[in-house]
Amino acid sequence: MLLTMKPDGSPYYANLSALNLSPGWARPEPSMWAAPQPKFKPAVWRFADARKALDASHNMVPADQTERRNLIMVNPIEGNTYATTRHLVAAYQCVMPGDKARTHRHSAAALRLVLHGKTGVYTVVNGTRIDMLPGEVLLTPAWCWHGHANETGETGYWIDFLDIPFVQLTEAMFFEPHPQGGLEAITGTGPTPMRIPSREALGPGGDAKSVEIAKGVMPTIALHLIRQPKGGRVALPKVTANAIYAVVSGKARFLAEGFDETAGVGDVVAMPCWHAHAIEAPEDAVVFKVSDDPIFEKLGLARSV
Ligand code: GTQ
Ligand code: FE2
Repeated sequence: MLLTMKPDGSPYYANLSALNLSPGWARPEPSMWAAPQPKFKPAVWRFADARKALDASHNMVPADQTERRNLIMVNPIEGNTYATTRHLVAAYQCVMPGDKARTHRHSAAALRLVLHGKTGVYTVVNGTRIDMLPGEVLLTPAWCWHGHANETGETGYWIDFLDIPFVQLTEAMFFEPHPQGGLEAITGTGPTPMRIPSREALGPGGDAKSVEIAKGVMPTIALHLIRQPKGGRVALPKVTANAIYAVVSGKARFLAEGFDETAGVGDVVAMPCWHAHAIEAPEDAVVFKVSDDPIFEKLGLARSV
């Protein structure tokens, strides 16, 4: 009798299934393939859309949950409800005048790119008040206390980037609200390595360059600022790491197979692994790149073509 190659409900396969065993010769899908077959897709989100929706959230977020006034950029693939790329999530967040986002800490690492705000919109990282000014990158490495406040009359907006999907995958998720509740006491306002103004990091001039910032500070996330003068173009090969881009100033056009989107300030582009892509500058542009490359480097999985 010919051996059936598919689990077909026969007593043989039903017995295996009851034992939580799956026949390696008749898998529903392969477990290995020749080269990455990313499930995530290139995608774009527009700050203007998110800003309108955040502004309209005024009465929707409970007063004691203003640390959740954010809109998560969910990669539009089947079954995904959270991640922007495989290991990282990006979200637009705002603090409205008078909002106080409760201090907390987590085993996931976080950072922010400030889009709109002025002195008086601030985040408190381990007791240090850091005012949020546009173009600044603010770091909240894993397990640092952080909370936000807005003492100005205008809403402050930024983009959060976190490695929550990766930490979920590892199941090493921990979260703790501050023991005193509310916003932690401010104990310092001085300069801090947690605050990186993009303009200063890039230095003067308008030449094309890419600088890595906060190198080695967060074990899972690498940050780059990419400056391109008008007419510039940078080509990026297929790599195993996944990238999320946000436009800091000017405009940038992102091109990949089947993908062509021009992004303005605050717009975000997800570029999953193994997608060759290019970034063009239709005008002088600064682009912020957030990638999970350190995960691949550390684990010996970094590859490119
Ligand atoms: O601002 O602390 O988008 O803890 C997701 C989780 C932001 C934050 C997010 C967070 C935060
Ligand atoms: Fe947080």
